[in-house]
Amino acid sequence: MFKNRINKLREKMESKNLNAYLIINIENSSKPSSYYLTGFTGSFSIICITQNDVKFMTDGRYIEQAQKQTGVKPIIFKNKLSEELKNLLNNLPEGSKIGFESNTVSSNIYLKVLKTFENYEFIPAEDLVIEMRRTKSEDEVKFIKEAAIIAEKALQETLDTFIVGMTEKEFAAKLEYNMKLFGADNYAFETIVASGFRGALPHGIASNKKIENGELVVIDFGAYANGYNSDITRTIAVGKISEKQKEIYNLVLKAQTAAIKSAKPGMRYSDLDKVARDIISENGYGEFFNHSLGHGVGLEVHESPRVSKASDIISKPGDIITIEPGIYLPGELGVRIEDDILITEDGCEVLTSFDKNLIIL
Ligand SMILES: [Mn+2]
Repeated sequence: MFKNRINKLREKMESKNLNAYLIINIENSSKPSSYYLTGFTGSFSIICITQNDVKFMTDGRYIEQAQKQTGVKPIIFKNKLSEELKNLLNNLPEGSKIGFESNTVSSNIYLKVLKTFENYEFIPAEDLVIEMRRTKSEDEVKFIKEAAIIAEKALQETLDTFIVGMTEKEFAAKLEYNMKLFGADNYAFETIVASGFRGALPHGIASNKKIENGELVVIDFGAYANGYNSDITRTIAVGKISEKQKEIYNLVLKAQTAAIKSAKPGMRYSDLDKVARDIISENGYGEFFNHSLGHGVGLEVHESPRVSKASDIISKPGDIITIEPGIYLPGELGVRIEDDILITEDGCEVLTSFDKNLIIL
């Protein structure tokens, strides 16, 4: 698997006239690329890929793990970064063009280390791997599906033991615990449980607020397993809710369903965003849908492609994206519904399957 990816990267390097591609992964700064290309899951790796060689460096903590995961004997990092990089790059001829990930290398390392190599030209080239990662293989689809199933089982289990008056934090803690019980290596991101008026905060991390009767609760969460993430949101109701709350829920559901129905390859993602946005706007709530429709999901919770009103990206088979419209009335309530979908040859496949009929606890 990884050999194919490295060869694909080499083709891309050639087309960009790059002599080498350098990954600097410090404290997980480039864990996704490092993992994607070599299978290494540790927090520290420096990788230099050329047309006929891969040099893999890690520190003493990871020697055994690195050898197992990558199949190559790692070079051991024990000196200063600048010294080690000098050794790693010393076979490259003067004037070599080295692609690097300008989005993950800190300005400190760029200015104090990379810039001091006068013999080489460092060229931002993160797009090469980002573009490769965008199109998911069958295995990757399977991993994301598994992460979705874990998350959904955990939600069901948590809802089954829900008691009115429990805090958002208690709910989130149970949900995260259940995800691990069902096989997640971790949760994908800080779980959002936003009840009642807090629902209007689209990224309202679970707080000490109690979840009360008459409230809608936005639950946005995901599991991380096999290196891949799922990202799902459901909004549920507690006790007796008003007609207005129901009306807003149904409107978001209508927009979300319509967007999923229209998702197919060859469309501009801004047009997909528009499908959902138009439905919400026509019903007078346009200004309260204040984020984009979705985003790519995979090794990272947010990755390429962007699915927003400004996105010129054209959809293609293998894209896995979220569809997550919402309406947020400040001080009052919030509703968001989110699924993960795979763009296929003739439409899309929905990878998440948790019930979207309004659940009233
Ligand atoms: Mn999301």
